[in-house]
Amino acid sequence: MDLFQSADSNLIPLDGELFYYPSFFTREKSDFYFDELMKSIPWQHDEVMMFGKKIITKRKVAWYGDEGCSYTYSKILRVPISWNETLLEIKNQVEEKANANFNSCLLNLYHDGSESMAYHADDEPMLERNATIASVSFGAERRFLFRHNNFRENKIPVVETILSNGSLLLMQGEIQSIWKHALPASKKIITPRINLTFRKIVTVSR
Ligand SMILES: O=C(O)CCC(=O)C(=O)O
Ligand SMILES: [Mn+2]
Repeated sequence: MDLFQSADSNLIPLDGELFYYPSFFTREKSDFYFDELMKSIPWQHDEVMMFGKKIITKRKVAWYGDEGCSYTYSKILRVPISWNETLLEIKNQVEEKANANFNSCLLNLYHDGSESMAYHADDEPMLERNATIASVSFGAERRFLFRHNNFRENKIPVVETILSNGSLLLMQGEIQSIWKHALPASKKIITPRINLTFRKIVTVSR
């Protein structure tokens, strides 16, 4: 290996870091975690504000975390459910790789490719600024896009990744302040996917 080249390469050209590990979990482990999470998580439809109206999403979510790690997005306060064994096992492995600690996790369940997420950044004020966010995917493979905030002026191309079953994606540095990410819809995808984003909340209420 070239001594001057890091083993992990940054997928974005500037203003943040993005590291992708396609087979972070083995196929067997990933299928096991998918089934476990599918049945053990109290999945609920999400509520988001769009153009001043409350919308119920087809996508389902759950918010897990340490006590006091409540999270507000789209004007809705989410109180965390305590970690279960499966999530703790996943969290420990991700923390070791990311060299970071997480106190909360947003879980998303997309039933098929018609369920998507529009461009946004995970930059809510209760999240530690520039802290690593670790994204774990199980189930159907989906495209995931990153767009720089000045993409038009500076002609910065969109960065595309494929999030495979058992993959880990680390979003680090200024990425949440300077880039936005999206999970586009796809008619070709007919099977479900679970995504976990491990986060660090700073405004912990006790
Ligand atoms: O499903 C994904 O891969 C990403 C989800 C996401 O960006 C989020 O929950 O903020
Ligand atoms: Mn996000």
